[in-house]
Amino acid sequence: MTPHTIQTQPIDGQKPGTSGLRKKTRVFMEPNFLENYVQSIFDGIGGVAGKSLVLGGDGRFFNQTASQTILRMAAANGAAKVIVGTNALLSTPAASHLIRKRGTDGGLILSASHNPGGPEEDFGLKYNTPNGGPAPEGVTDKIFAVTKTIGSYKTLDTADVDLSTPGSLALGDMEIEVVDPVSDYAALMRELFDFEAISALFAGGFRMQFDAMHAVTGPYATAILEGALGAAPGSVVNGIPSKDFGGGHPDPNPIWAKSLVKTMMGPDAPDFGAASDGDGDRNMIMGRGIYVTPSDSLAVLAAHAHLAPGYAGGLKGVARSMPTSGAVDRVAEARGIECFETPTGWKFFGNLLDAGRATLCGEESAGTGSDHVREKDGLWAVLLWLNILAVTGKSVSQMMSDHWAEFGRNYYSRHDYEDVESDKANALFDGLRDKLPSLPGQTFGPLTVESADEFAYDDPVDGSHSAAQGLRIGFAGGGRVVFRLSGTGTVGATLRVYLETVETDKARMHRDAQEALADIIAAADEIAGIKAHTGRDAPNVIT
Ligand code: G16
Repeated sequence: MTPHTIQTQPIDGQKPGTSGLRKKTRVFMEPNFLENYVQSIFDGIGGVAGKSLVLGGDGRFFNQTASQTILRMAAANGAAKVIVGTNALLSTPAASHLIRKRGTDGGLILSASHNPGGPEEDFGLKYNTPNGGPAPEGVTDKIFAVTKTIGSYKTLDTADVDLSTPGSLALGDMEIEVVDPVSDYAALMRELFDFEAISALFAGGFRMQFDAMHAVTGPYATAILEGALGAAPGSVVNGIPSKDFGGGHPDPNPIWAKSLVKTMMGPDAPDFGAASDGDGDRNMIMGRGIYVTPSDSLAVLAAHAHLAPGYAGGLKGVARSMPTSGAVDRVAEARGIECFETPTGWKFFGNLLDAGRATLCGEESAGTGSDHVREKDGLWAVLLWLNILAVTGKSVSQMMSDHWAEFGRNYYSRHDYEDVESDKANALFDGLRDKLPSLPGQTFGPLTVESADEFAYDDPVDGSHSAAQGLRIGFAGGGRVVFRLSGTGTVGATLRVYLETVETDKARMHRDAQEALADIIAAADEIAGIKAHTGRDAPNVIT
């Protein structure tokens, strides 16, 4: 089987965003688009000759076809081995684990995460480095540079390989090992958590609903929650992965996981509710009658992680993305451990985890994880919650009330303005950036601006500098608003407005978040002119 070299030309728009390259599926299906990007990854990491890789994805439309293309190209480029999940399925955290466990030279993950799937929806591809984590900017910059000069790619002229059953195959000189996507990951979860305590919880009548949102976590959740831990059959809903996620957005938030919210807020709600996203790295946590914000979830997990066997020695430190609320900061302060504030994107946690500076990380965008892999991990977060509830015997609402009483409450909300024309979003952003120096001291309603800057990050481990990571405005008393443009969308621009205020008065800790944030919301609009710039009266999504 002789590799073919196919001539090509650079294609515009192949700059990786917050998490790899995400585009409309139709764009990925255009001639040479996928091939150019895959060859650019291979060249950008110094070639794949003699190397081993992991390959898998969330099962969305085009996942199977793209996997076959990538396998042919890896073989033609001289790769020694590719480990691939059955039918090219692997959740993102499971892929991260396989890369680490098998010591490969990284992996390719096919996913557009929480974005919808299908021929008219979104597709994505990202490269993860040998530590199992998303490639940092230094690597994605090299990949992007190749996309701008590429002149050819290599492939084989072969039929598709059968990925439907575990086993070993050959493609040219390359070995393909097809593995069950769930078993290694499930074994890792068993090492980290007290499965006996969680099983006893379920045996005692504890009920949960896990909404897999027709996405990749279904088989993992069914095997672990219902299979290994004895949750009642039917606890996992929407558990069969579908190419278009049942026509929905596989995004675990109160808007897109509406039916779970309805169940958890209903009269006969189970004790615990959770959901995860397209590729299984995000999570949403609920209790009977209560939604837990991702920022609060991170803080609760940080305060109690030592109750799970995998974290019994305590945490080395914690990290959160800048727009994530400061709830975890106060836990870190109380426990006397370091707390890091990074730009948005899981890739920024990699160095801290590798260096042993942080054990737990989290983001407001429904991501929580630890040093067990180098991705955020939805089911892991659910199991850590279950472990903590099993040991403490508390309900989710009791856990939250006690947490707020001890540490104070950060009321938090994110308002998204989706699909804004890029020109308008940029004008809002540029105008606000120019205004920043003049804001401190100004008042907006009852609020006085105390600080205003554009966030930049100097990585404490390798010293790399990342500029322009969001505009943040702090108010006297601890309130804050942050403005960012999304780096994961595929059309127009999405303006994200992150709103936060701190409450330490116990009598005022059980209010509606939008009501508690009303002054900050009004100030955000007045300062940035959101309505004036976007022409929108209200955000599309409030989480
Ligand atoms: C990705 C990254 C996350 C990040 C999120 C933010 O999530 O992996 O670390 O917080 O994007 O997205 P945006 O730039 O749109 O605000 P995922 O789950 O889409 O891979």
